[in-house]
Amino acid sequence: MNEAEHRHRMETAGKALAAARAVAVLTGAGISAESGVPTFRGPDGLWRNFRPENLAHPDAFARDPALVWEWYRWRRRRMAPLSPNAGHLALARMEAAVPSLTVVTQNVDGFHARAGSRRLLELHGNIWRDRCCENPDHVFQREPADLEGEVEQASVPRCACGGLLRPDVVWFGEALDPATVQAAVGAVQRAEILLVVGTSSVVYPAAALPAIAHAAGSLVVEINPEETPLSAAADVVLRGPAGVLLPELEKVIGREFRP
Ligand code: BJW
Repeated sequence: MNEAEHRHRMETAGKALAAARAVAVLTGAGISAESGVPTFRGPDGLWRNFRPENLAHPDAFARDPALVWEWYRWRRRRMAPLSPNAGHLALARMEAAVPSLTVVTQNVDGFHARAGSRRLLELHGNIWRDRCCENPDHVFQREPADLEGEVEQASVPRCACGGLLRPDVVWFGEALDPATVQAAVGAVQRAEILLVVGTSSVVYPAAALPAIAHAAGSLVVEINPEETPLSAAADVVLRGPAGVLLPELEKVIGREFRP
């Protein structure tokens, strides 16, 4: 894509954003890549070294909870020193620039909340929470500072009630929280524009949200350096890293007149 075409696409997306009353943003691992969090399916992605069914699956936890915990503890340690990047921060600021902006994320890293996004739906949970397998309402927030603590050291941590603890994330074959999914569907149906940022668009039900938005009349804009299964169906495709393109879009919105 040449520079003029990129400019034209930026203006199209920016003008639509500036005029919209309701905006939704669906994010995936790519938005956190520039923070240093590995994606799942990229060249250096987590799935290059691990088979998902061996780790992000309830059967894997039933078979070998210590192995699954080792993997999540390793990821927590990797994430602990990292911070939200320019892409997360631009989205959080955009919340003030449009009447209603909802971020729907597949990410479990908590970076959108840390960046300041307040209307936020975490479809796949949060890696910094533990949940009891016996009593799912027994939920515990963990912090980077807890990484050296007793619970974190245990090969398989236990709840005070005696049940096994697990990371409060959604594994393959598990249902997402129905209320969160319903809220995400509502948000993309209400949105005049849906930004789809940094996702390979292969994991359902999240990957169905752009088609739902389209059917409801939303303009679908993809932001991704690579082609995905969504690219051909998107109304506007912006090729490049989210940490560069989202701040660029924010500038275009700032230039536009908002009635
Ligand atoms: C950049 C960038 C930069 C790089 N800037 N971009 C329909 C059809 C087929 C299958 C199914 C279906 N419905 C359900 C299924 C099964 C399954 C599924 O979708 N399988 C497919 C893989 C085929 N779905 C499920 O099992 C879901 N559950 C379910 O449907 O339950 C039904 C049910 C109902 C009732 C009772 C019981 C069950 C659950 C899915 C859970 C996904 N979980 C994971 C792990 C979370 C926990 C953890 O982190 O450990 O979620 S898997 C993993 O994939 C993670 C991610 O959130 C998710 C999506 O990945 P994402 O974000 O797209 O990352 P990548 O790496 O794939 O892509 C990164 C992108 O960024 C790339 O495009 C890069 O180019 C780009 N990028 N740098 C912008 N700087």
